[in-house]
Amino acid sequence: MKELRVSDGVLRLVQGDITQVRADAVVNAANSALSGGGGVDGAIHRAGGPSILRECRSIGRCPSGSAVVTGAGDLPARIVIHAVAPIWRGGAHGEAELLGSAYAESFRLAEEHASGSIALPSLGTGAYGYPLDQAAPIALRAALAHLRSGAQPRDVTFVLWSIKALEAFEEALESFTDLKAPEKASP
Ligand code: AR6
Repeated sequence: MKELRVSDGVLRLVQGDITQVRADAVVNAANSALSGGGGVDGAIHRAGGPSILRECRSIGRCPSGSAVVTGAGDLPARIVIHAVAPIWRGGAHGEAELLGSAYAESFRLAEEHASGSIALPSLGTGAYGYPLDQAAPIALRAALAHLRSGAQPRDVTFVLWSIKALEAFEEALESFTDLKAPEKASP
C-alpha cells in the first residue's frame, strides 16, 4: 500500500477487490447502457445485489466520459458511482479527455452526495483496453486535482486488482515532479 497526504486529504493505492473496500462512494467501471457486465461491473452487481441494476435501468444511459449515481445495495458503501471510460481506439479519438472526465465527474458526484471517502478502480484498463501506463497518470492527475481543490471527499483510494496495475500507478505517482515535500509518497 502506498499513501500520500495531499493538502488535508489522503490518496491511497492498494491492491485488492473494490467490492471488499469500505468507502462512502464506490466507483464502478460501467458501460454506456448501464447494463452490467464483467470485471468491476460484474463484481459490483454480484456483491451489491439486484437493486443496483434496477436503479441503473431506471436511469437508462450514461455517455462515455460521464457518470451516474445509484444506491449501493448490499455493498459496504452509501452510493455507487457508475463511470463510463472510453473504449480504447489507439489514443487519437479523445480517449485521454474522456477518461479524465469520467474521473472528474466521479469526484464531483461524490461531493454532491456528501461522501467523505471514495474508492475507485482503474477505469478503462480492462475490457475497454486502455493501456495501464497511459491510464494511470490520468487517474492520478484527476485525484490530485480533486484533493488540491479542497472539495469532499478528502479520502481517496484506488483499488487495483493486479500487481501490474498497482505498479503502474506507483510508477506514475513517482514520476510526478510537482509533488512537494509534504506530499511525498511514503513506502
Ligand atoms: N476490483 C478492482 N479492480 C478490478 C476488479 C475488482 N473486483 N475486477 C477487475 N478489476 P473493467 P473497463 C480491474 O473491465 O475496462 C465491463 O464489462 C481490471 O483488472 O472492469 O472500464 C463493463 O460492463 C482492470 O484493470 O472495466 C463495461 O462493458 C480495471 O479493473 C466494460 O467492462 C477495469 O476493468 C468496462 O471496461
